[in-house]
Amino acid sequence: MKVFQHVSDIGDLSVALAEAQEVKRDRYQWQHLGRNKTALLIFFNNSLRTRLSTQKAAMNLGMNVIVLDVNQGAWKLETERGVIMDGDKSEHLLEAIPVMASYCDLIGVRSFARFESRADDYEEKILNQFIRYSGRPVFFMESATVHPLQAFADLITIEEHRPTPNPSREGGERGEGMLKVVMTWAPHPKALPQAVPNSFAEWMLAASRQGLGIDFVITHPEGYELDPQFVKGARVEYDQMKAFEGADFVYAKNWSCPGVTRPEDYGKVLHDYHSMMDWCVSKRQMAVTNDARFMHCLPVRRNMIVTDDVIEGPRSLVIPEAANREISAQVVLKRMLESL
Ligand code: AN0
Ligand code: CP
Repeated sequence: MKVFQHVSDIGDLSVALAEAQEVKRDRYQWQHLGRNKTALLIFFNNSLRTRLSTQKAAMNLGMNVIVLDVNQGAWKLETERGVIMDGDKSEHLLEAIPVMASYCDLIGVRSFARFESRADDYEEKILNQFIRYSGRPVFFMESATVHPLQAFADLITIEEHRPTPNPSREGGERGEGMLKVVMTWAPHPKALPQAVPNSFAEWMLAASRQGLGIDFVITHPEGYELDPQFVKGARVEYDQMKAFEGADFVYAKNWSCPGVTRPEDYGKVLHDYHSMMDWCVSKRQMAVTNDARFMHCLPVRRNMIVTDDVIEGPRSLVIPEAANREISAQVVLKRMLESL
């Protein structure tokens, strides 16, 4: 694997899920693969889980790891070509990338949407320069539009908590073994990227197409329609309570306006969040589900996205979900090492 960006990069999901379980059985069995190999993790933005879990995954594989926080101690990087660099940026990405690549074998990059230009974000201007100029395998640790390590961990978590089919019950409306997974928008005071919902939708739809028995529904207020390249084929239900009916998994996330219908609104928070608080996931919505599991990628703002009782409740999966970030990262790094 040379690039990890889309669900298609990982291939057959059943094979990837089996590999994830093999990693869980003994995560130290491939230490020889990473011997004398170095992973460089580059962060343009904050992180807790991605930073720790990816570092841990690399160490499980016997790798050396270097972590660089670009904004803490490195030179400020210019990313546009043709700019007269007389401002606060001392170095250009076009030198920095090959220099950084010379010290490592694999590169992970976190670079969030900047919300300056929809075209720049959706063309993945920053990550594509890493792919083009580093000469190394590149894995996305949340880019402008995708967060595939998260979505893979989410899929692993859903499969691990899939209820075992009850042989005494006739197949219901959706058939025994079919899961209803609902992704819901929830309020947030600041503009957040679309990377997490884009990838979650892309991975759920792929899982559904590959016969993993997932019925995927998205619910959000009007104006927050996600880009068709990620959600084509998904069911959108604007009534949140209706969407939650019979859900087995509820996946909450805020995202700012993707600018699909009104490009000028790209990256905006469309309504004052005070008026959207009924979208915060609480007992009220969970009561109409099929005793659903609650998921969120974290970090989460309590009592904006989800109430204390739901996130702390027995159906919450947020901690095992975060723990699976180590597993998804290890499968990806392992595959990259195997193809070096
Ligand atoms: C980021 C986001 O919503 O994309 C990272 C989530 C993993 N969240 C925040 O910036 C709070
Ligand atoms: N879920 C996730 O990616 O968390 P961090 O932003 O803390 O890495």
